[in-house]
Amino acid sequence: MNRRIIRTLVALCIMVALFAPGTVFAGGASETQTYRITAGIGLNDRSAQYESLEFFKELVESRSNGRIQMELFHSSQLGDDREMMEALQRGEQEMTCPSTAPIAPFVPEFAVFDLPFLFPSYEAADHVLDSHIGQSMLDKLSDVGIKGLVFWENGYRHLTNSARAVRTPADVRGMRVRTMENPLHLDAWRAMGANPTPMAFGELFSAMQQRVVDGQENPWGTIYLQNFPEVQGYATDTGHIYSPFVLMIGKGYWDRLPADLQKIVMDAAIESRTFNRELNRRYNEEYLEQLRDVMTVVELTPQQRQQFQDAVQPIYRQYASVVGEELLRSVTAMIDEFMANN
Ligand code: KDG
Repeated sequence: MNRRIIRTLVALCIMVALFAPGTVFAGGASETQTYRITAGIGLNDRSAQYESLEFFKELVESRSNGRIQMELFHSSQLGDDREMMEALQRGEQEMTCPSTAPIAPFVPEFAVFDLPFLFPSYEAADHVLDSHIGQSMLDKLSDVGIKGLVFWENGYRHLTNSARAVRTPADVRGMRVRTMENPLHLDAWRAMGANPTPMAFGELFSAMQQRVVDGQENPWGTIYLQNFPEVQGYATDTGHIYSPFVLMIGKGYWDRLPADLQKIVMDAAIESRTFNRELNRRYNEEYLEQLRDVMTVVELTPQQRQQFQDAVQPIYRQYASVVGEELLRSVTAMIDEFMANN
């Protein structure tokens, strides 16, 4: 169904809900009022992201005794990451869960987490994202009318393409690589020698099919579950960027939610974070094995990986002033300290 029709239908349901007895769309509070949450994501309903949203829905609906009712949409049915964040700002949609990359145009500091080869391990990423630094970033979203709940995980991103086995930056020279809509991602791929082009996730499969782009980069689970091997023959374990997700809710909606329901939503968000990371890591591991049967998967040697790392090193200098020197220093110091002690 066309996105505009879905959005109109959702708006109509909200209108009906508003006028039904005892049902309120986050209006004045009473024990009998119900609250609706429409949540949309870009990945499909086989993804760890969608399963985590189902887990979250189950928790909030049961713990609120049905006072919160959630409706879930996947596969960009409500729009792409940017459009859904804008819908949250306007109060037309309650929840979404974009990668940090499309958040940076709203809050530039978010680009810090997308710096290439920043997080050496999952544990280091969890440590920073769940720290006071991660919390202060979530809090910054309130400046743009959004309440950041918790960080979920998209994962380490790997390159796929339809042209050749990629082992060094020389192999990506001139390759048309689709990136998320974020200048840092574009600059990182330019630095690696590619010819990158930004595009919403919902348009990616057909762009690869029609050879508008040669390649893209995403975590293993996404590559497998979105059927990318149908149009891409080669993958390389570049792991060049660790991509967090942010589970978020419209601030206007959140502020009108009664305190007891806010607590239910927040507790469920924290529990779903653990669920999401465990599931996502398991999927990325399992689907990598499946991918080996259907495409050529190149594993980089340490020397080859170093060539990619060297190529993107200038990005740190280039983006220090965008994300803020102080923030960049705190994040890298926290990672260094974590790695030294673990
Ligand atoms: O639901 C999240 C997706 O919309 C998106 O963020 C996935 O990593 C992604 C991409 O490449 O666009």
